[in-house]
Amino acid sequence: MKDGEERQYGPLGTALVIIPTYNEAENIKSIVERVRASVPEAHVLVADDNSPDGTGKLADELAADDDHVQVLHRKGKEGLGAAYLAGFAWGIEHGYGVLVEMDADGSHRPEELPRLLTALRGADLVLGSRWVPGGRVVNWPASRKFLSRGGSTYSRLLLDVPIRDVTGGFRAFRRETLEGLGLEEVASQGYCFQVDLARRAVRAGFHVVEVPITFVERELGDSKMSRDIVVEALWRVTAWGVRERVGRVTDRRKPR
Ligand SMILES: Nc1nc2c(ncn2[C@@H]2O[C@H](COP(=O)(O)OP(=O)(O)OP(=O)(O)O)[C@@H](O)[C@H]2O)c(=O)[nH]1
Ligand SMILES: [Mg+2]
Repeated sequence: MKDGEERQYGPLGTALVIIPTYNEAENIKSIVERVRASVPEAHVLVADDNSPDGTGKLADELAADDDHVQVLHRKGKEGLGAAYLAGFAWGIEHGYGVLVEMDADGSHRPEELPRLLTALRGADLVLGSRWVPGGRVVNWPASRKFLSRGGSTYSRLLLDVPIRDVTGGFRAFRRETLEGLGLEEVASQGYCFQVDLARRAVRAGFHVVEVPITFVERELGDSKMSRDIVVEALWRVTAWGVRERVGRVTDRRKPR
């Protein structure tokens, strides 16, 4: 699709909001209720990695009372990326037209879901963005802002993707977009899972739109952010960037 070309987007179909959880017992009930209130027609899939704090059981109780809520029980903690890939596969298999990524800890406000879904009417992928005009972060220390902005800037420049918030995890995909990303090859787990999907969408020529969001730091439960997750992102993003650059240079050298 070239810039300026008119593009017709099909109807959206039913949305599945996928919420990966690991030890979110204090958050799961309120987040699911907020999603259900904000977008009553959407369905929710909790993808729980056998949380020791019983999040999976609480999710089962919510599902028992509400036919719009389902739970995917996974055998153990395998990282955010693996939980989302399993959730996407489940959603595609069950015929959903839109697949949404959202954290359980309240950082992504369910009340902003309608805005993401409205934007998806004219896009292949919508990213909730902290780093476009109108986007905000509440209750983050300067160090965390620096890490997030720095990570996005590094990825944007190195990978050549025109996205301000490339690590964010509040996103809405058309099912056809996910089907066109080559998900079977994705091995990234932490933040770089989000970078990987965004970069694949841009490379595949999909129309990616950033919508400003207000991101609120979690109030309850523990963060799963770790040094390993940051290190994984740094080395993978650097490796992708270097590989693409080397590829471009060798292509240029090939005889025509
Ligand atoms: N299923 C599953 N979910 C996970 C895993 N790791 C994190 N999550 C969930 O992914 C979402 C984001 O994780 P967070 O711990 O909030 O990570 P973060 O947002 O980078 O860190 P904070 O901003 O400090 O909260 C939350 O809903 C977590 O429960 C995992 O290994 N498996
Ligand atoms: Mg969080």
